This record gives sequence, structure tokens and C-alpha cells, in this order.
Amino acid sequence: MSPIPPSTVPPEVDTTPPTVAISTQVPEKPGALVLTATAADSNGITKVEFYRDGTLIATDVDAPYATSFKATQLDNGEAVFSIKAYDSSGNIGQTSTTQSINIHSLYEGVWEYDIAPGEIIGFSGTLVFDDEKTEDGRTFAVGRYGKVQGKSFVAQGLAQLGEIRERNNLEMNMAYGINYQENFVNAKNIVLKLDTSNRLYFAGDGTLDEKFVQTSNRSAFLFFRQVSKAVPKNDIIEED
Ligand SMILES: [Ca+2]
Repeated sequence: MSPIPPSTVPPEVDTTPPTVAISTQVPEKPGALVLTATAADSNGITKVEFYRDGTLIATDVDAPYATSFKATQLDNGEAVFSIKAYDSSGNIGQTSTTQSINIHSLYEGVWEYDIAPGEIIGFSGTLVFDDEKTEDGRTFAVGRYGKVQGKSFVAQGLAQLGEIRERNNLEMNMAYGINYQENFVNAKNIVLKLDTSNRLYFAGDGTLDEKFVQTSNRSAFLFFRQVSKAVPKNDIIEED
């Protein structure tokens, strides 16, 4: 039996799509939602595309194939994640998975605030917490605030609200502009309560420290009341 000369072998046409699998890591708190794909093909993988609800969100050409994005409460609900893996002949292997996203963060939602005396940071306004961070083992709700004086919008900035670890010990920062590391208000000795509708609020005497005007440890009255546990999707600051 003589072997067929190689020159007479017709080129092999690859019609076999890559074999694929998708896996997800969905966070419970605001953070990275990770999509990972495995793809294999005898002729090699040229790229893997990642889709969310049919929309392309990332392309990866190098194994391991993965992408991630920061997921927050605004992503809550069902999402379909899918991948398409391409071999060098253009065959596509694809698969998808449906994920339930249910993310919550510390004190998330909309709050009203009142702080007196007004010459520091006073007046009233709206706070929205939609994220959290952990520093040195302590967790802070992170968001924004808007300050309203009468009908006029007078300031906005970043806000942090510390985790209640014991009664009468709340840490709160409200920052002018974007530099809350330098210009912050720190409040303590706050009482944690529930109102008649079982909504969380903080009320009591505390101290305010504002580095911006080099004034520190002035006594103040502070009041924070949660008006909604939902994080609004649009403009988070409402004038009243
Ligand atoms: Ca193939």
C-alpha cells in the first residue's frame, strides 16, 4: 500500500465550531462582576466576545478569556451573559447563562439630612448612598449629597456614612467638591433609631470638624433619615 502523496490531499475544511463554556462571579456588594470563558478548537481560537443582553461588552483575544465590570444596585435584576468564540475558520461556538443580580450596600438609598449650625455645613438636603468601601476593616457607605438653602441649590459633594458598630458612635463625612480627604465634616455621638415606618434615622448631638475653614469640634445637631431604600437611576440630587 503506497501512501497518497501529500500534494493530492484536499485541504481540510474546518466546519467544527469551538467548544465553549461560560462562568460568572456575581458580587453581593458593589464590585466586580467577572465573566470567564473557556474555549477550545483544534485550529485555535482567534477571539472571544462577551455580550450582555445581546450587546457586545468586551472582546478578548488571549486566554484566559475574561472580562469584568463594576456592578451596582442599578444592575439588579436578571441579565443574560453570553459568549461567542471564533476559530481561525470563522466558526463560532456560543453559549449563554442567565444571572440574577442582587447587590446591596451599606445604607443604600435616599436620605434627608439636617445639620445645624448652618454656618458650617448646615441647612438641609438630600443624600444618596449607592456604594461602599472598606478601610482598615471599617465599612463606609459612599455617595453624594446636595445642599439646599431655601429653594436654592448651594453645594454638593461626596458623602460617607460609617457603619454603626455601637450605639452613639457614628462616623460621617460630607465633603465639599471632590476632595473629601481634606475638607470633611466628621460627626459622632449620634443615636440610631427607627421611625414609626421602620425607616432608619440618625439623630442627636455631635461635633463637626471642617478643615476647610480651620474650625474644629463645634457642637452641632445632626439628623439623617432614610426616605427610600432604592437608588435612583437618574439625577440623584433633588432640590426641594
Ligand atoms: Ca474549528
